[in-house]
Amino acid sequence: MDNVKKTVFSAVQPTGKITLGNYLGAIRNWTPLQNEYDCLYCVADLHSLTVTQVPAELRKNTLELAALYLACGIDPSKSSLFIQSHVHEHAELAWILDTIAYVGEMNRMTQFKDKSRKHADNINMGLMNYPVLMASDILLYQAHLVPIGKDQTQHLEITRDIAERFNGRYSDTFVVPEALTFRTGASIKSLQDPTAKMSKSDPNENATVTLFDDKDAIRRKLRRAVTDCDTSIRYGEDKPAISNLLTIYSLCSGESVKDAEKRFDGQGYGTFKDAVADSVISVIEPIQTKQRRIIADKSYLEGVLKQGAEQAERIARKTLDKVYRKVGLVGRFR
Ligand code: AQP
Repeated sequence: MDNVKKTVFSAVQPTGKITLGNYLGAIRNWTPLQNEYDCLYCVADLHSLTVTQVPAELRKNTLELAALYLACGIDPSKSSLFIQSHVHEHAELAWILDTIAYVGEMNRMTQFKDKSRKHADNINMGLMNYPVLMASDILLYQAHLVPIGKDQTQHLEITRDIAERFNGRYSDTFVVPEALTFRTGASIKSLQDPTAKMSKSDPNENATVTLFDDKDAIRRKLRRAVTDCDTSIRYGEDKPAISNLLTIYSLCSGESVKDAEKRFDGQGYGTFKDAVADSVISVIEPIQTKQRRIIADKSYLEGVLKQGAEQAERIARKTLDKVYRKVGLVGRFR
C-alpha cells in the first residue's frame, strides 16, 4: 500500500503588494493542504528579478510576504516556508534544465509575450527563462501537486514537458507534477478591466485590492470598480465585471453565487459594491493584524525562514546530486 505523503510546492513572487487575486487564487488554498501533504511554500525572490526592482523594496516585500504566508495560516510545524534564494539549488538546477528546454517553446509563453510588451525596455534573458526557473522550483522537491491560478497553467505544462524530456533522456529522475487549480477564484480579474487578470504589478492602483490596503481604500476601490452595461446583478459571460465581483463576494463571504444573485436581485450597484467591500474587509483585516504582529517579531520570522530553508535544502541537495550524476558531472570529492 502506498502510504507515502505526496509533496506540494507553490510560490508567489515578492514583486509588490500581494493582491486579492494572489490570495483567492493561490495562498488561501494552501492552508488546507498542509494536513494531507508534505508542503513547501516559497517566496520566489529570484523570479522577481526578471522585472526591475528597487533593492530595498524587494527585501522589504520578501519579508512581508513570508509574514503574510504565516498570517494566512501556513504553519511552520507542518510546512516548510522559505525564501527561494536561500536554497541555491534552485538556480543550479535551472542551469541544467536550460540545456533541456528549447528557445522556441520559451518564446511561445503567453506570460513572456505579455511581460515583454509591458517591459519593452528590459526584455532580459531571465524573463525568457522564467518558466525554466519555475520548473526547477517544482522538480527539485519532486512535487506531485502544484496549486496555481489559471494564469500559471501554461508554465506548469512546460514543467511537465521538461521533466518528461529529462526522464526520457537520462532515465527516471523527476516526478512529473500536476496542477492543482481551484474552480472558483482561479482567475480574479482587474477591477478596472474585467478582461485582464488582477495583477500586483498593475500600475493602476484602482485595478487591484491588495492585502495591505486599509478599509477605506478597499471600499473606495470597490466603489470605483467598473460595471457592465445593464444594471442587473447576475453571473454570466456577458457580465464579466459583475461576475468578477460576485466571485469575490462569494469567496469572501462564503455565500454561493446563486444565493448572492438572489440576495442582490433588484438592488443597485451601490448596495452590492458595499457588500462586496464588507466581505473583503472581513477577510483581509484579521490577516493584516496577524501579519503586523509577525513582522514585528523579527527573530521569530527569521527562525521560521532559517528552518524552512534547511528543510528545503535537504531535499533539494538530494535531487540535484542525482541530476548532476545523471547528466555526467563528476561529483565533488569530499
Ligand atoms: N488574478 C489572479 N487570480 C487568481 N490567481 C492569481 N495568481 C496571480 N494572479 C491571480 C496566482 O498567484 C500565484 C502567484 O503568482 P506570482 O506572483 O508568482 O506571479 P503572477 O502569476 O505573475 O502574479 P501577478 O500578481 O500577476 O504578479 P506580477 O504582476 O508580478 O506578474 C500563482 O499561483 C498565480 O496563478
